[in-house]
Amino acid sequence: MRRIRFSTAGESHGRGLVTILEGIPAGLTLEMAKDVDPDLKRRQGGYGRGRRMQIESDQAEIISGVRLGETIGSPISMLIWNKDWENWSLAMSPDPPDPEGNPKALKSLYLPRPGHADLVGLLKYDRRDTRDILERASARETAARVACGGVCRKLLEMFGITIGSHVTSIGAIEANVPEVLPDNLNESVNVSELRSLDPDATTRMKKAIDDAKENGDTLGGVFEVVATGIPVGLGSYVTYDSKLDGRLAGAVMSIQAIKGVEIGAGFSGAFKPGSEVHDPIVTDKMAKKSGGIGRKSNRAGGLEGGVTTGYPIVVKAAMKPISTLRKRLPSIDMRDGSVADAAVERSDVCAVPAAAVVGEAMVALVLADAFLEKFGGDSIAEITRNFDSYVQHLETRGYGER
Ligand code: EPS
Repeated sequence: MRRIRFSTAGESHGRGLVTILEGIPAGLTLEMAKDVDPDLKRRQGGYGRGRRMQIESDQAEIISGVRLGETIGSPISMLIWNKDWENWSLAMSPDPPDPEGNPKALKSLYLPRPGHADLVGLLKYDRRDTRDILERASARETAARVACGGVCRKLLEMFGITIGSHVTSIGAIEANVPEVLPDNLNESVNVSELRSLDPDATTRMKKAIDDAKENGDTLGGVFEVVATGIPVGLGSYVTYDSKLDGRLAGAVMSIQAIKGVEIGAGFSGAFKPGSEVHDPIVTDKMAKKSGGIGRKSNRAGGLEGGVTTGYPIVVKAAMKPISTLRKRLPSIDMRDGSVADAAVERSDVCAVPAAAVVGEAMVALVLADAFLEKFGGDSIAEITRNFDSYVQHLETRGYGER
């Protein structure tokens, strides 16, 4: 990222999660309870989550960068406390363990789970206790990402950009997705236990999750993030790392358990001839943010040459099933190399709806970065001037030879 930077720290059962978000201009009105906490709540939801989500009620506490309800241009730091910490204060203590204490209280694990970072982490960081790895590799970290994404969402909303998500499949059950998505996607799917637009599929998805749970198994799925109201011209084709499609794909792929990302027609486009994939250019008076020139379709998913077209950005991601299985997979005991089944810990059966909310956050972070790259400025007022002037120029530049 160029204009926006963020970092997170915190273990799943540690004291809490902490995050620093840099690059947000001054003058953005921000109220955590209204602008960020609802996203944190959405991330906690979804049918198939484990008991942990009943313990937590995630809220982001501002430590710096916001004064009297407005950003002041300095780094925004936030804290999300882990309520569950109380049950883990010995196992996760920063202090050396009490030599007289009960070793069980340290909750050490030596049976790496296939699919989790357990084994590779142990070998890479030369640790012995899998807890040293799994605590940070856990998707609990995504709460901090969602807090940062919430701030970026607020910035983008000031310029008419909205970001929503929905789940298109859970395991083998696919939702029927309407050709035209509802105007306010999140309003339509926030009420669904699986962020799905298809109530019939939702019933079958819930049953599939119940069955997986019964069998000690887990389920993955696919979600789609859609960003609307974006002007033409964010990102660039001139260098590999300015291409917005690459930046979005990398950001979404970095979410825990994501194994595939596609933009627009994505993989399905590779099976068709060009005439059925590319979006014919037409004049379109309504396409104000692209100067009245638009497309008949949006198979490109809002990006051509790594640059936004002015049409909705559509990013899909495939999440693998969660790797903590009660139906334990073969592994080895890292204390002596003997054959053993993988460890089991409290976990989720399915977390695809939560991952969709994290997907929104990552898309918001990347789009805010690209937006600020184009429109610069240190204050909301300055960025507004730059943005308005660009859109006005697009409207009036007209046609003609050079
Ligand atoms: C998560 C918190 C975790 C898990 C899940 C996501 O809490 P706990 O480990 O205490 O049950 O529910 O993490 C994983 C799936 C994982 O593999 O680590 C959260 O806050 O989203």
